[in-house]
Amino acid sequence: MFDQKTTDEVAVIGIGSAGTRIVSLLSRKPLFIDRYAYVSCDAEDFSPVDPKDAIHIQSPIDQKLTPSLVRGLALPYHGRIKEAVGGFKVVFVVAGLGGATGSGLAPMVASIAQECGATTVGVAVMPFEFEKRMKFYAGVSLRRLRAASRGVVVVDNETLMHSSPEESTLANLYDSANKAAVKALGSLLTKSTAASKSVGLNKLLGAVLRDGYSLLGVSSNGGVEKAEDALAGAVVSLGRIADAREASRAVVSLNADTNLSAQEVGLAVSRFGSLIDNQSVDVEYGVDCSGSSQLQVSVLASGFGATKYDDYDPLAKILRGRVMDDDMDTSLLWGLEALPSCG
Ligand SMILES: Nc1nc2c(ncn2[C@@H]2O[C@H](COP(=O)(O)OP(=O)(O)OP(=O)(O)O)[C@@H](O)[C@H]2O)c(=O)[nH]1
Ligand SMILES: [Mg+2]
Repeated sequence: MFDQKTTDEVAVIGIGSAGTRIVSLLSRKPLFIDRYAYVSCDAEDFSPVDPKDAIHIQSPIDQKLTPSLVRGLALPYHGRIKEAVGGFKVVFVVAGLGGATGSGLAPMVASIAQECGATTVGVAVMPFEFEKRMKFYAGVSLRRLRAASRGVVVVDNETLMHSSPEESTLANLYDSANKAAVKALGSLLTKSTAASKSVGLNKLLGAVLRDGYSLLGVSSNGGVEKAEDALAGAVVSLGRIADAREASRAVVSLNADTNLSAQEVGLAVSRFGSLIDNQSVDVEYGVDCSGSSQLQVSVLASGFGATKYDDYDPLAKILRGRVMDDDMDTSLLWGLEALPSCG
């Protein structure tokens, strides 16, 4: 098992616009993270972060970016990415999938981190339902991120939106999704304090480093006396992505203020097995009392083979486990005519 050391142990890397935004918000919380870093093609993504933690991949302004083009553009930056992830025992790679940068680079950064010897966990934020055109890239990238990491936590933007108690206009959609994501991920990565019982890195990795995917279900259903209702909401959100009964392990994490009673926590945690109709599920829990009077329950459940994302990548469905030789594909800006002739 992993020993509980606190220095140079855990790094979190945010990739692309969503990844950078979410990780920069996480970096403001008291978590057991030793290093934050950011990689993106868009300089604007770095406005909330310390420039020394940012790796800006230069990209042409006159070309539409695709995941493979971004991978090609990132080739000269492999050394800097290695410096950012080198020496850490655990690296979390966080990205929204479906755009060019996060989809292209998250699997690549994950495999660089693995090469550097880290236990790598991908955290993939999946597109909203209305982002139909993003689904294909998101599905392909999720499969590659799974192959390049020891575990992958999937967070669905649709789930984050449902968990938000506020009426979401388009303008505040990302803000409220990020608030929910940061509460959920933050309560899994938080340090123990007098008022909070943290999940801890060992239990978190115990749930995440398994076959298949780990899904993060989230719900805010009212005040601190509504833990069981909120847990039921989080289970419903899992059910939208996969068959919740398949969960073999789960971490239930409650984020509220100090009025959250031990009785409410106990009730919610003990009900989890019956809520997913699988009493053999192994449940751990954590309580984070640094939040507000609005209780948010997050469930990280793992062991899922099939998810709704399998349909995002029809090619993988057709291949049914057989692999195409496409892992290293990268596009370059110049054409073949730039290469020296063989004759
Ligand atoms: N939760 C959340 N999702 C976001 C945010 N920004 C973008 N997304 C979602 O994340 C996915 C990828 O989008 P981006 O992060 O903007 O894409 P990118 O990786 O920067 O890639 P390009 O900008 O296309 O190069 C999409 O589903 C977006 O809806 C955000 O701040 N929060
Ligand atoms: Mg972007």
